Amino acid sequence: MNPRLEQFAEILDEATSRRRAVPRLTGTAELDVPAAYEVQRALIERRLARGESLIGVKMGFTSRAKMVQMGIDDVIWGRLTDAMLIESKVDTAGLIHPRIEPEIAFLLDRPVRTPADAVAAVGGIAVGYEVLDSRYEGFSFALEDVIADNASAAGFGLGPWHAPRDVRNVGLLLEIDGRPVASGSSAAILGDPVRSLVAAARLAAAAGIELRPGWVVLAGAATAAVPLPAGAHVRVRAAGLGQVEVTT
Ligand code: OOG
Repeated sequence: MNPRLEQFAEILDEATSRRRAVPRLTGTAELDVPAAYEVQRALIERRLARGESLIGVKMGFTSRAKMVQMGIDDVIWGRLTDAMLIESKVDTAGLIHPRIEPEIAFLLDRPVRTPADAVAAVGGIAVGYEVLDSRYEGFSFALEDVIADNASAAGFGLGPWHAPRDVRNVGLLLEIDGRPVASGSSAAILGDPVRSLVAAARLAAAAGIELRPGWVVLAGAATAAVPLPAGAHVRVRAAGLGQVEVTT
């Protein structure tokens, strides 16, 4: 791979481990979308080389609220590794400027090789959350920057799995220390989170990646993301899907 792109992956990897934000890559370099995905791939390769394994993918900018919040209007995807899965506690001291957002998650129980496989491959649906932590100064970036930075992925957590069901209009509520801080409907996710899953399958197929049984697909937020403070108790609830909690 182009050594310059490899170098960008190293910069982002070190920003993560040193918890130091870096200037956006597009401030000084020419980076197009395919090259940005090459950087993302190299960034993930570095994690895999350290023993992490892939357990899914995440979609980004699938809702107006997020597009408006971040000033970006293209659907993107990133990769999830086992080290990103949060059980019940996340240490914000290990992150740069974390944010949290509610999510709808799909569990695949069959391989997805083409978008046509996506819907039948769903074995479970859950409420979840994603912890975002842009590696860029000011949490500010262009499309190519955020793609390179694995779509700001830092961690995610999942509530209990439920049998596949219609999730076109599920109410989502994010509470911090008992106070509601964001709410929305899953309809905000491309009109139906299943469309996000199909988009994930399309992007994965275009990248030559098979979505595997056991993998999780995060459909993207229905609300804007909110800052995740230290010492907080967060609860995400989804109508009919229960809840998931995390402390910081
Ligand atoms: C990028 C990730 C966006 C979503 O759900 O739209 C995302 C960011 O906002 O930092 O995950």
